[in-house]
Amino acid sequence: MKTEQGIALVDRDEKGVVRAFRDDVLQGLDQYQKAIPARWLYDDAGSQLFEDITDLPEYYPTRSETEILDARGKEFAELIGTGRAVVEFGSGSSVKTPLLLRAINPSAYVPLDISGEFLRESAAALAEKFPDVDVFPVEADFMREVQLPDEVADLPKLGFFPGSTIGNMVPRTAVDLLRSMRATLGAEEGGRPLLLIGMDLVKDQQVLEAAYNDSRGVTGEFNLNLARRINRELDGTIPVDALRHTAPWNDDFARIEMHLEALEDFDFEVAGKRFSMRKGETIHTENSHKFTRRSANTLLLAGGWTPQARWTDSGDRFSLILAEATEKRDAP
Ligand code: AVI
Repeated sequence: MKTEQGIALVDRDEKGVVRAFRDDVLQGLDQYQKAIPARWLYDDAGSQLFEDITDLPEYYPTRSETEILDARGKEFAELIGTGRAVVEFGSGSSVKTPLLLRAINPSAYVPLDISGEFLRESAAALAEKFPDVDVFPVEADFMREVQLPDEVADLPKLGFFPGSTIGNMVPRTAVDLLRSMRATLGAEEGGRPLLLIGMDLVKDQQVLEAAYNDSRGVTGEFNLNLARRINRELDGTIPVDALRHTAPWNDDFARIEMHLEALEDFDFEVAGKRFSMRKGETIHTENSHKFTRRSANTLLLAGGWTPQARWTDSGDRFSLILAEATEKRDAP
């Protein structure tokens, strides 16, 4: 087993506050429609709650994607080949990542995540399971180009972005991320970079809404944890009990939206700045876009990736797409 300590690349102020978190929250609360980027849902408590969501009976995406990873290992091995450095955008899941690593037998595994503790825990568990794979966790914001460890510089890369996390971004941000991934995965010397990406599919509205409004209230806790995190980390005074979780389907944009809705009027402070909410007003905390085969392909192409193969689960609920970095040349 070989693991590195991890490289800390997150920018914090003198009090240890993640600057980008504070800036996003202050800017987001100042808008007419209050909105905070979904990536801030994932502090350690939020990451744990998300793990709990993946076990819920209503939340089909994890089971559907795992079914594909489990069933299609041979095809991955043929199309991807062995000896690559797998660069996972996000901490590895204890179920999905081993299925991929077992199928393609890579030389190295580089998980990138902004949440350091969760990252190191999951990297250590992976390193123990795969003694022949060098594991290099990197604590970083992968929305921008990330400098990978020197040890993997000469290896061909496979980006791995499961879970349909791409769906949590509006198309413009998703395209920026896909381009950043291309930049992170770098030069083409050892073989052109590949990307294996999970994208959830458009389906029956009731199935979608139930997946984000579960009967046990775990998704609600996940959403409300963002308000608690703001109170904890940014000296916030949000009355969390005066908020409720909602998750409606927005058909025009093909997405589930998570909101925190005010149950009454109240004022509050965050990082010394004053804000207020009126009863019924919401903070928009997450989008979860769903795709068709064509909309998925269009997004990938816009981000510089050419789709090469596509798999779905037996219930046609979820897709995994293998794409290759598009050759740099002018359009026809
Ligand atoms: C991480 N992401 C893909 C999840 C999703 O389905 O959009 C986050 C999530 N939000 C509520 N439940 C799950």
